[in-house]
Amino acid sequence: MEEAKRITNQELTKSQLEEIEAAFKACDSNHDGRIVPQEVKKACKQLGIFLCKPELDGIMKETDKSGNGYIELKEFTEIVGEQMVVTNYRNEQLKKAFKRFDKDGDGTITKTEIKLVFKESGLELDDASLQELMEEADTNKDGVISFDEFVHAVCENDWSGEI
Ligand SMILES: [Ca+2]
Ligand SMILES: [Ca+2]
Ligand SMILES: [Ca+2]
Repeated sequence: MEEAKRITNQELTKSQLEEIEAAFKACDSNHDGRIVPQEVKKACKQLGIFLCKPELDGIMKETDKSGNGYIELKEFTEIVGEQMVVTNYRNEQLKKAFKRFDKDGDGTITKTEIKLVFKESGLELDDASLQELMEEADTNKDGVISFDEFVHAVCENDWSGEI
């Protein structure tokens, strides 16, 4: 913990460190002070950090120096410190992309709005593909895509490099 503090305390405030520790503890389901990759993803999400599968794999490889497949709090703090910087940037990009789709600015994306964006880009999107796209992205099935759903869809499809 001391070492992690030294590495990250320039970017992380005390309350952020506490938040990180809380997220870590909340996801450490068997309370042994270490978390597995799936829990890392969950804990990061709690902190507003979305990790794509390839990112998580890369992080695990880099961070899990002991190679036992577990991440300890110290390692987790390092991950989060780094990811917060990356995520801030990416969130900005995602917000921009979301806004491009959300024509009326109500915070959700409708089918009509998706169609409009595709049309603007000179792309033809037939109803079947649109339906498919919606069904994939609209995870809570309320007929519109929220920012969270948008981020998730982008992330799972690993278009993150393109935005
Ligand atoms: Ca554990
Ligand atoms: Ca909208
Ligand atoms: Ca939805």
